[in-house]
Amino acid sequence: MVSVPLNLLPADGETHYFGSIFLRSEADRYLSLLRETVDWRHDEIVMFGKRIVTARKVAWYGDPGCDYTYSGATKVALPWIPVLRELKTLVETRSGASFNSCLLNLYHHGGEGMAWHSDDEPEIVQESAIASLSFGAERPFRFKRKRGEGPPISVHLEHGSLLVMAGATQTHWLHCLPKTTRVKDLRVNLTFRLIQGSGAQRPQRTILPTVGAEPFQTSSRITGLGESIPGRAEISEARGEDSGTEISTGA
Ligand SMILES: O=C(O)CCC(=O)C(=O)O
Repeated sequence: MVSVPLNLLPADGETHYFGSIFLRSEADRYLSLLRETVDWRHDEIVMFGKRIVTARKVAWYGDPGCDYTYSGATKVALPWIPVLRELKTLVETRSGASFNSCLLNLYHHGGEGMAWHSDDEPEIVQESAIASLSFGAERPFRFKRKRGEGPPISVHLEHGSLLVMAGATQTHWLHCLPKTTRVKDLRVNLTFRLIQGSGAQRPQRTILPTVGAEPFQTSSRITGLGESIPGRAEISEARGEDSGTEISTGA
């Protein structure tokens, strides 16, 4: 059985924060490798009927046939590169889940973020796990219920950390990466996903908490205390942009 930390969410989803899973030197090496070897491009999305080019950069890798449509644009998967294969194997071992694709985001500083959304596009195998690896600047990451009730839950994603969202998380919860003026440094995030219909689909193993039945873990780095969310965007159909600071094409 795979050993995982307690569920951060009180109900209606399973989200586990593993903290940093690398030595500092390994995490530094992966950050450099990812910066140098990933085919980073500005993202193009449609928001409020307008096409915009995002300030953050993205990349989409995966098995052949793993196309992914979000915010009005379809991404065709680039073939895996060695560093991503290596990280995929690692997160599969740690999470007990299987993945066939990976969305990467590069935020140059805290002025770039991602607005409230859930990863519930039809291509994603329903209730499959999404494993999120973070490198670089530590940033808060927040969850709130789609129905609005209850306080948001916040977790600080450290350099080299792993967060796994599974079960009904995407059905009932939204997540976001708030913008913050405090963070000056670059951050790279990888979300490994399971896309259906690629001919490469594998059975999903279930993640189970190994200890306790507490509703969610409380520590100085994980809070569910109704803290305010600075600069948060409205929930929008467009996935993941805080309006106002993006580079607009005007198209
Ligand atoms: O950068 C992050 O941690 C957030 C990424 C995210 O929410 C996503 O790719 O859906």
